[in-house]
Amino acid sequence: MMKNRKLTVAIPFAGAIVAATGCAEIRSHSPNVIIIYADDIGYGDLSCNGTAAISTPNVDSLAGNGIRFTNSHTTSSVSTPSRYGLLTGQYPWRREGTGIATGDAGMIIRPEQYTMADMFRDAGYATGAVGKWHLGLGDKTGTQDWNGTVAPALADIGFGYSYIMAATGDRVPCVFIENGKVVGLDPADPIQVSYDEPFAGEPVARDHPELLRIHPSQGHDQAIVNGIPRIGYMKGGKSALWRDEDIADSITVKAIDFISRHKDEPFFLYLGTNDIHVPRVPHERFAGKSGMGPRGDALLSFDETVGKVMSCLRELGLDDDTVVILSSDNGPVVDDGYQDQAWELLGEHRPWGDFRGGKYSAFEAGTRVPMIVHWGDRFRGKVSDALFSHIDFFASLAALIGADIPEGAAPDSRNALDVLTYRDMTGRDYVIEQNVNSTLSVMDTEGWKYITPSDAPAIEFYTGMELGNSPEGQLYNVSEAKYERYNCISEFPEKAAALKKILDAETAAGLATK
Ligand code: NG6
Ligand code: CA
Repeated sequence: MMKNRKLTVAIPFAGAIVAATGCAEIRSHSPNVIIIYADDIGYGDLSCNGTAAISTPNVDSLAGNGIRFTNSHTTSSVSTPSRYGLLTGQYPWRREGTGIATGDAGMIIRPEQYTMADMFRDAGYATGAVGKWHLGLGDKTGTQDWNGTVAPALADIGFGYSYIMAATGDRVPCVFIENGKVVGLDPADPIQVSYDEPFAGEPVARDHPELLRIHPSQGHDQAIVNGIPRIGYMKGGKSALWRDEDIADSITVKAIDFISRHKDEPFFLYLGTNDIHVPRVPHERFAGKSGMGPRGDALLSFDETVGKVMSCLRELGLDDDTVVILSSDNGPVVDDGYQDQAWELLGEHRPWGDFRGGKYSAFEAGTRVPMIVHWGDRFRGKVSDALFSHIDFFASLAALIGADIPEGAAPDSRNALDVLTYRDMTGRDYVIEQNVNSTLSVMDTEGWKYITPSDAPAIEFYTGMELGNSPEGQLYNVSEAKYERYNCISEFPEKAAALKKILDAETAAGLATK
């Protein structure tokens, strides 16, 4: 069943959008939806959010012509659980095995689970995932057939097309997988992958620093691919290996191909960029351009991808018919395991903006991320401070396209379409955030935030990041300039108790034990 998007239909919220934005017409019954999900880009990393140290003109233009959100939160401060929450509408802390996945992890979202991609597909959309995946592939960990067809895979959870990296740039296998098949593989040189043992005859990074062109600062001492040390071991597949400098271009080209192929029907594209995750090896054309080393140069590469996707939409005349959402899977980190001069060249730049912590952390910069919603010129120049959680994309986008969510699917997702379309300026009553140790926090509309007690380390071993863990409960008012500097739980015990009660009610519906 294909919906005709050229219909001019009075959709329920159309009048309100017209009222709010002065836009003459809502043309689309089934607008295209693109989610650009960046990797590790912090609230303060984009010039539209106030940083002067870096210039991201394409993102700024998207923000200037759309809604820029200041209070949007991922469900988690690392990738796998954040993406799980986004695509399933279920909090990752309800499910075991949603922590940072290896490159040979089995599929974390199982075929029987209803996903956002299923929802779009059932509504007649062409669906695609391009770029970083990091949610596992195949039935069980370590059992994938990298040399045949990897199954189950994204086609089994609603994505009609996929061109993906299995996990991250720093995890093997370092290849792209298109519709379950490794791209460019020579059958005479099969791929082997292991997260347990090195392969005989393959030099490993910890023993052969002389073979490395980039050195680890932490971990990343296993396989060497393109002179870059990785996590995990692999052998073979030489003709299929990505060139790290070309990852962003490959992803951008495939995203544009997908958009072009489906220009005449409604489509949903989940576009996970690799930038600015480690290893940061942007294309040579960006080298030295930011003055901030590879981390800054990778931000410029991300900005270019955004610009190319938007140019493509404009050229195809789809700009007015496409909702583009840009955000990030977790907050920023400076040194994330490679000696790439990220601290040395950071200068005055503050990737975390005014917030405390960053990637991995329960503090605010771990999960408060940049977010922009763009839909033609409907929301030009808007800024929203509404409280929003990525857990709500699922139900909100279902409402946008008039899709029904089956009973039991997306259990934690609520319809916040009014927030995404600039009609509700307040948003959620509270958001729940999870750090890398699964320490949960809850923050309300007024910025009161309670972090549950945790015996996990206060500081992340590798990065030195403050994780926000403490054996004592913590209470902060994030909206004040102090930004989580001062634990005021003893002054406002009732506030802490009220927030804890919200969290207890939510976790009563299911909490993973590890
Ligand atoms: C960590 C890695 C880090 C990064 C992260 C996942 C080390 C020392 N650190 O374990 O480099 O890969 O996992 O990042 O190995 S995420 O954004 O995909 O969640
Ligand atoms: Ca990430």
